[in-house]
Amino acid sequence: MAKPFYITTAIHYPNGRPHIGHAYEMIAADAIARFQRQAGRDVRFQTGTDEHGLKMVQTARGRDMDVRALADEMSGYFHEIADALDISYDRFIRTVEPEHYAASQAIWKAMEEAGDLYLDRYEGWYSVRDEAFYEEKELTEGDGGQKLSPQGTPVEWTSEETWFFRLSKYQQPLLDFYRANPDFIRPESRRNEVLRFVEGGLADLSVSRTSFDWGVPVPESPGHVMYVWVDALTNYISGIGYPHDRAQFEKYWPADLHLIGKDIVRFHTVYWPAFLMSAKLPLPAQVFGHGFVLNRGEKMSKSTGNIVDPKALAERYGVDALRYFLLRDISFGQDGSFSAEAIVTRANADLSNSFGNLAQRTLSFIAKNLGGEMPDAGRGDPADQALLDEVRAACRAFRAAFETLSLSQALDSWMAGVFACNQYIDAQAPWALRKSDPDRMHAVLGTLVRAIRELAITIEPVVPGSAGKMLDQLGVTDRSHEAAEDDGWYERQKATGFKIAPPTPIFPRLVLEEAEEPA
Ligand code: ME8
Repeated sequence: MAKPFYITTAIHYPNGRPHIGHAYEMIAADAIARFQRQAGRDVRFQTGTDEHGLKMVQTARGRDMDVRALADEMSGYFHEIADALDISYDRFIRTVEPEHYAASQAIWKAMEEAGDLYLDRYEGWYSVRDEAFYEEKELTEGDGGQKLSPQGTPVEWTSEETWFFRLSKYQQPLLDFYRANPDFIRPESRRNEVLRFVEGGLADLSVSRTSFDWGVPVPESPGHVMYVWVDALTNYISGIGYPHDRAQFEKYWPADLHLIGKDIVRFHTVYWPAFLMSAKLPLPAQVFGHGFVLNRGEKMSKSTGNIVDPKALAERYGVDALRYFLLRDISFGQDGSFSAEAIVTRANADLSNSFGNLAQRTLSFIAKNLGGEMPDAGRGDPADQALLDEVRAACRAFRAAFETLSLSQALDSWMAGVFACNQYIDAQAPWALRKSDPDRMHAVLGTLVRAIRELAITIEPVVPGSAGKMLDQLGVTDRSHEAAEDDGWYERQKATGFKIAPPTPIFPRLVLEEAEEPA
């Protein structure tokens, strides 16, 4: 068995409903998880909700609700959207689970035993929106003279007795770790930001709160709950059984990839590794900070009212069209924009008109003219092998790029294979050969079936529902990377007498409605 592969998304704050940014992160992580499963890895994929903290308390208060009731309701929407988007998570964690409390208290005790926790008075700035402490020097001034965090959110002065974590002690160990593991923080631009931040010196971190009680209680310290980021980060180990299920924990930890957004890189690449070093646990292999999804180039926010419900998008355009669009049109690691016309244009060009049409034309022709029987070897031509070579190269390029998380580039390579097929089908014109040269027609159609199968397996992680249907139409059961390059499949499948049924179109052509057109 190949090495296990443990991948996580951030766990999302359920103080509101899921938005397209959450959907984007889950989709990207899901495509990577599916890709690694195809590679034969024993994948563990975790997502979930981060339910403690002052932001939740304040939101509940604003809605005149019990905070737990708010968490239950909102977490449900995240669970629902994960299912609606075909997210193949193995574990959906909620930080209100008792096992998560136990794990958070266990890592706390380990940090305490290391001598890294002490009680003192915290006085400083806190942003509820970011659930983050900031130093005076990091703040900027808003238009009305109010102080703002580097993320542009309001900060308030807080002063209370809290536990502190000796973050300062880990400055040098962290810098040494970054140097020894150049791929720990990706992409490069985020790595540089973190290096600069840590080189600038680290202050000890306030890690408990006494002014509210919605959190994991600090062991043997009545009145203190853990700072929400301490328990939030711990989800990555509590979800795989830390500390009670040693076998499972040791199988999957350290994580291969924490996939998160660019705004929370500091928590994952400074605080989290420091907590783990303190608790004497191994560090994750990589943290990837993806970019933000913008609505027509604009940041989405409650005040501008331009937040888009990902479920509505999936219902309108199709889950796979949405998944494909997000991974193809946004260069992974950078910000990117979406709009109705961009989704429609991309989905039609690549999926409907190119790949879908290719499969539809080929399979319906076989169903209609050969009674669904798989074409014979017929009379081959060098053009056939040339096409298969081109498709093989395109699928390999896809895999090489996907492996390094160049997701958009991977899809571009895959499309080169689809284009090659469309050129081939136009040049060979099998429908014209039906009467004039049936032997040649068989060879052309058989070549296309092989090519379509390889392309469909390759794209499966990105558009699992549609590629799955296409592979069902061809009776393909093994969808691994190894199977993709299995050149003996065609003859074996033909020998079973498998018949291709008249296919139903898989990627419907989308039409932009008037209301969706740019103003
Ligand atoms: O930060 N585009 O939760 P969260 C892309 N609970 N990604 C976006 C985005 C956008 N417009 N907006 C947010 C939290 N994200 C913490 C995480 S992990 C131990 C705790 C991303 O609900 C964001 O960067 O605010 C983060 O990775 C994720 O969505 C959840 O954000």
